[in-house]
Amino acid sequence: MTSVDPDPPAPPVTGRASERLVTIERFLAERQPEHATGDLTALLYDLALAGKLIASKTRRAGLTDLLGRSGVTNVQGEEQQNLDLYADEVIAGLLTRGGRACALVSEERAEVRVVDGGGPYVVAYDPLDGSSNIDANVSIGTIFGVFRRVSTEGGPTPQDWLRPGRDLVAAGYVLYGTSTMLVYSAGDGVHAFTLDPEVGEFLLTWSDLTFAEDPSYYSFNLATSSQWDRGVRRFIEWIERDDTPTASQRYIGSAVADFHRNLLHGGIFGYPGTVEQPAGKLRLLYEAAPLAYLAEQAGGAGSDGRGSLLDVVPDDIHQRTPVFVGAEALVRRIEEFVADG
Ligand code: AFP
Repeated sequence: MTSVDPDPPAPPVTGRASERLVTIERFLAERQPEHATGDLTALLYDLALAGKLIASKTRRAGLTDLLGRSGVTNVQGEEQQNLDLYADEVIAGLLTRGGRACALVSEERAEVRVVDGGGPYVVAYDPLDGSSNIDANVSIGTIFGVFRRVSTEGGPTPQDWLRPGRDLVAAGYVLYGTSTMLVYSAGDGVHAFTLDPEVGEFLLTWSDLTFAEDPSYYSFNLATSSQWDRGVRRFIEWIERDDTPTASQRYIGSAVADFHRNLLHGGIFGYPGTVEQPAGKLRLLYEAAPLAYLAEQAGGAGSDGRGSLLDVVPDDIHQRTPVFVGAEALVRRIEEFVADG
């Protein structure tokens, strides 16, 4: 029997480490295609600014008593916390005033916010994912996905936001962890920036990140495994065997943080459906699809267990879906187990 180190050192990150000081503003400008109008660049820059403001508030949360619950229940039936509300308002305020977005879909809002006289993009976002971790001082994140408006007459309509992830033109997240990091893709690879709090700038850390071929981690909430589809349980039995890829189990309970660690070091994050909630917990439009888009851009994949998450067309802005996202070989493996049932 081979002995398995339960906590091997993380392998090096598969991406190009930045060798010069490049701000996100400069990077976005340099990467802008020649024919671009600059609208998407400006919108991404607004999201970066929102990330800075939320990071600053998050760091002060314990001091200013923002940790307490707000007592309001959101559309998902979950109690909202003050930071959720703050993050939602910051993002909506900047995108509304920025003039590049015509409609905003937020986890915290039952309905789509239409921006009068807005620009050519629709932004779907989860302002503060993992917020039940706030009280414990655990990493949380903002997730966003950007669609280009397709309707041409009058105001934006549901055909502009009830779209498959395949239509995304950009997606990303801001991770509020030991440092604040913004990771995004606009269809030309995945790039990561770290916020330097001294100068208040997101500085390029890695460009063209890809999932390592040898996975280091699998991230599932195993406490609910008795309620999963048999195929998903068989995947876990398989990955735990000694003759399969040696991966450690690590689960934070903040999708952004779990995804980010696996992006840097190789692995898979999963939130399967359960007997009680066959569609799982995560939302397609502003959690699963953006993460699947980033995964594909990094050479990985995102699946609901049966097919690509990027092909699922939502019927509802808050639709949930099972999620398996990360290194491609592992995502395909889970699909095989699910198909075999
Ligand atoms: P909260 O925002 O309510 O904390 O939920 C976070 C989340 O949607 C996602 O970020 C986690 O991966 C997942 O839920 C954790 O859920 P469990 O606690 O059921 O494992």
